[in-house]
Amino acid sequence: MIEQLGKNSRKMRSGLKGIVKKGLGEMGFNAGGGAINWFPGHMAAATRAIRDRLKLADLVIEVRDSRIPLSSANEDLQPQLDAKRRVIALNKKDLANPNIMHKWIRYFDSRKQDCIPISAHSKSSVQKLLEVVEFKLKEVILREPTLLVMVVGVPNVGKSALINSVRQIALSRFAVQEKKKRATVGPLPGVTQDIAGYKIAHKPSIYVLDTPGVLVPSIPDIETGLKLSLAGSVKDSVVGEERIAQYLLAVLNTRGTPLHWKHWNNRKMDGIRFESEEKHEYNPKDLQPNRMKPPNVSDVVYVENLVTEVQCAMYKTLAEFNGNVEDENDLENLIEQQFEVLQKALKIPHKASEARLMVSKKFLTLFRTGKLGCFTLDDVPETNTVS
Ligand SMILES: Nc1nc2c(ncn2[C@@H]2O[C@H](COP(=O)(O)OP(=O)(O)OP(=O)(O)O)[C@@H](O)[C@H]2O)c(=O)[nH]1
Ligand SMILES: [Mg+2]
Repeated sequence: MIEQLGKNSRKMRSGLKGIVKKGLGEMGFNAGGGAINWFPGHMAAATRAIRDRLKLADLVIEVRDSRIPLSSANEDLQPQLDAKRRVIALNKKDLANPNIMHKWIRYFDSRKQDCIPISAHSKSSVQKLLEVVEFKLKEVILREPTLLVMVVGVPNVGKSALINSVRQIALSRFAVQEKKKRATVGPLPGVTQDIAGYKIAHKPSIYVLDTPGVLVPSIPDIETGLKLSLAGSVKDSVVGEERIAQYLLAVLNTRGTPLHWKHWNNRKMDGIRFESEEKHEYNPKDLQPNRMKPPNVSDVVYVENLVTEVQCAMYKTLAEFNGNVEDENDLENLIEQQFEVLQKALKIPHKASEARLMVSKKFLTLFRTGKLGCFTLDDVPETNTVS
């Protein structure tokens, strides 16, 4: 069953709404039921374990994705989290639209929730988060010999990456002699499967708990599910890359984003675009951050050129489009056209048997690595809807 749109989401643009409905038919996002099931068995057990440990936690860092500050909240845990000392860390701020971040901060402020945008890979932003954490703990720090800080959130929002950065900062500050290995971090959801503690301070002893990412068994509406998929919190195979890419294209077109790409690229066109015409086999690994190896210059130029090609192709199709993006059939036609031009822009062989799937995967990788720009997918709720 498709439930009603969440009360916080602004009324969806009609073309986009039609595509969302059409793309997913009448499937619901329910645990164990329907064609779409994103609540793997381990999540129920993990949720119970998290609830138990939450009772003992002195503070919770709730990690959300900056691109979807509301859709990445685990609604079922909210009542318990509301009752704790909590800081909401809006992670991956490097991928979100920086121009509206202040609105989100104001929004959480109006709900009396502490919120801080961070990038788990940036020491300075994690440092700011720790200052807030320390401030909120100051009275218990004086009282208790041992403190527990829990890090919770939906899958793939960067909980483990944050813990590694926190530990690095703590190791340099307190010389904690704990030789435990780093928390495992990975690009796909579901990397952390067990709760694990890391000591970050002495006197008082402070432990941070890494937890498996958990979703709610029933996602409240289809668009929330698609946003979670686009941000990488739900495995691609659950919804399918083609549907996720179709949703992304619908969002970009209805927002008119490709029209802005013209100005962006005008500045780049003269410089690099025709520089590297040599054959270069596309490898999604080129787009993944690799801390061990500095990026190869020709890889960087190749990816930049690829992005320019993609953005120009998207700009051209939208600028020349005669239909109305608010009309779902028109929008669907535009998206079909864009799948074709993207195939060329992404250098996918004409006859590739799974060309559409390959286009979708590559396009999603560009989006998820921020190569297409910074986006926030959730709308900030109107102030008068704040309860
Ligand atoms: N761009 C960007 N990527 C990040 C940031 N933080 C984490 N990541 C990446 O996001 C992916 C997921 O990070 P994890 O730390 O494994 O996420 P998690 O929340 O622990 O995931 P689960 O254990 O599956 O619940 C990894 O590829 C990280 O490198 C960030 O601030 N910005
Ligand atoms: Mg993890």
